[in-house]
Amino acid sequence: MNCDTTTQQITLNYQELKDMALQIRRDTIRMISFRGSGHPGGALGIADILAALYGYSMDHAPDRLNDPHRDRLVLSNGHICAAWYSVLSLQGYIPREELSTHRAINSRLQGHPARDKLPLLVETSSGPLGQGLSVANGLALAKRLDGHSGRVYCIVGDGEMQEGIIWEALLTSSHFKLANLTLIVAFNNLQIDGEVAKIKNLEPLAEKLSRFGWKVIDINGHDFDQIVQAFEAAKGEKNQPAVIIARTIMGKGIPFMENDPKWHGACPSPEEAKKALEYLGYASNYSDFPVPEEAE
Ligand SMILES: Cc1ncc(C[n+]2csc(CCOP(=O)(O)OP(=O)(O)O)c2C)c(N)n1
Repeated sequence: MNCDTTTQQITLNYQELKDMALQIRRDTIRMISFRGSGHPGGALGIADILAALYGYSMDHAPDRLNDPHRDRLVLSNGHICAAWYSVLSLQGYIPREELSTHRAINSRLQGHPARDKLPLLVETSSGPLGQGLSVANGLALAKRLDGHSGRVYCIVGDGEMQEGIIWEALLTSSHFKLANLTLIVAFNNLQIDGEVAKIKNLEPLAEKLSRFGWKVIDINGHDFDQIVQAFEAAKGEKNQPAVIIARTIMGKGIPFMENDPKWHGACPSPEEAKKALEYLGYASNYSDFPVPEEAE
């Protein structure tokens, strides 16, 4: 799906992106409640960004996994992978019914993305926080050295930004002027132990990243207009890497989960999952699996 630049076209396609994000949220709740474990908060928060990445910004297709010119995504905050598996299923990379195997022993859809399980889709295993940007740097530099087009996207959490290794990687990206790299910070101001600002403050993050040699784009990560414009601005930058600070809400879309760090890694009870799916406009049995082949 390509968003045209006319307002009418964009409005039309924004609705499709919104529908995709809603489906990602529904899948996330069902996958996690079906398995009895997972990380719903950050996954619900990143749904709009993932929909816009795969539905608008990224140059990709399931039959181009071996194409060196395709775009690549490194999900460094691997714990939010339920949302990513959902978007991959919606884009035809994995069968919809496979979502029911999320977090099962030996499943391809591990609780944290595992490269040995999905070799071409998972650029690097993630879960130990902080490492993804270094890998993304390598992928972006390799693209340039090999003369390959395409961009590298990397998503990190704001709690993850508290890891020291990230700051070394940030220096590397700007040192090598990796303009084919877009970093997305899922900034919900919460992490596993509570408020990021209280645990180890990152602000003023935009100013710090700018001083580190990055083009900085600070947006509401749930506003598709801002998200799409941010991706375009990042693509338009030719001299330095770009970072999108996406201000998001943990648990977005489900009022009793929003902005509560408890939902970083808690599984909703069957009653809570049913209620959550009702908020997402899904009235059937919360534990229906396999999920329908088509998005509802
Ligand atoms: C190197 C490392 N240290 C600690 C952890 C434990 N851990 C898992 S998630 C998390 C918090 C991450 O916060 P954030 O990136 O903001 O994610 P969110 O809570 O928004 O989903 C921590 C500390 C880890 N996975 N890796």
